[in-house]
Amino acid sequence: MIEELRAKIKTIQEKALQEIAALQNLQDWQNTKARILGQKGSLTQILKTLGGLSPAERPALGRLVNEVKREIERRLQDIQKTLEETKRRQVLKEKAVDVTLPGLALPQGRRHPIRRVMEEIEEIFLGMGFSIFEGPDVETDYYNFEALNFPKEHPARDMQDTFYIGLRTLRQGSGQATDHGLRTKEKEQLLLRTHTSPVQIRVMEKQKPPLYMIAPGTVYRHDDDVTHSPMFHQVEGLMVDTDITLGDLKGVLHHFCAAVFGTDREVRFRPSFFPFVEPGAEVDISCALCKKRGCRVCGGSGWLEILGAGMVHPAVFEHVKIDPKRYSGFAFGMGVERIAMLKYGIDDIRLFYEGDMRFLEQF
Ligand code: FA5
Repeated sequence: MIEELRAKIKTIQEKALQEIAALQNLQDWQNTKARILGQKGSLTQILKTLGGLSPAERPALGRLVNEVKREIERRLQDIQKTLEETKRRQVLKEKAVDVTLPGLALPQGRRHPIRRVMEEIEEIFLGMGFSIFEGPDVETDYYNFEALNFPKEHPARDMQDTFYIGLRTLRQGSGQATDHGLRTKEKEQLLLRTHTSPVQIRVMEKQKPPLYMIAPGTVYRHDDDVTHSPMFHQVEGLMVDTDITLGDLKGVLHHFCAAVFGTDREVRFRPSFFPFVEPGAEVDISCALCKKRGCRVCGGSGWLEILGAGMVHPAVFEHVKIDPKRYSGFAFGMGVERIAMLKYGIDDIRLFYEGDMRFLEQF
């Protein structure tokens, strides 16, 4: 019985030491320790059987089991240190930062090309002493058309395909007529403004000359092709003072064109019609691509239209109660997309609104 137990202890010892020597990680270390020294461990079982031995046999075997136990514990402790160190190195390796690597480039936002061109236009006019004003995108028929000398049913309204929104009932109040003759409770036609020209009226109603203003903003028309978008941007300009002439208009626009497109582009004024100016003109710049010889971009004409302009019509001054005998003025309205397309050689307006980063990143 005693010899049998000794042999068993020896076997447990040998097996345990072999197992411990082969340990690879801390999880296996835990399991091995439990299998040998845990409550139901192999060596613990042996210890429990010692109680059944005679008092003469017990001390010698007890000593042996304890020696084996201590040895196993020592080996377990040694290998635990090694395994912990291995793990620590592994974690360090995984988390290691190579400080010599270049930093990660963060995605960088940038201004939209239309915004950039708009700001460039604003800077040029601010430099000439103009101030910036804004007006609402949702306008009334009065500001968008009537005060600009487009009488109701006038065919000139068809020049701008309008998005109508609905009617608005004027608020009940003192019962007084509004500035433009409508009584409270009457209905007013609402629409998305088709141009920035209504801002001229809104500003002149409040501020009397001298007036040097621009009004950048979004405008809307029922239009959709490679050079026309249903939503686009304009910058309106208005100068009203005593003795403003067509010569002033030409001087300001020549300076503007040179600042945006460079001095090598020619500028041409061509007679045109807008109900709110007289005389009216459209301004073209010479085609940079063909140098006026005629090409696909300029439709063979050698010129590209960039804006409409003219001398403020006396009927407009009368709407805003400015004396047309004392004051004169000019106005212009330019398409920002058109200017951006000519400046950067873009042949499809829709590229501005598709949000394609390959396009937008070029600016
Ligand atoms: C006007 O809108 C007038 N309010 C301009 C004006 C102001 C004339 C002051 C006289 C005095 P027009 O409809 O031509 O004019 O538009 C002006 C510019 O807007 C055009 O030259 C063109 O560059 C641009 N434009 C017009 N329609 C579109 C569209 N659907 N998409 C993009 N740009 C457009």
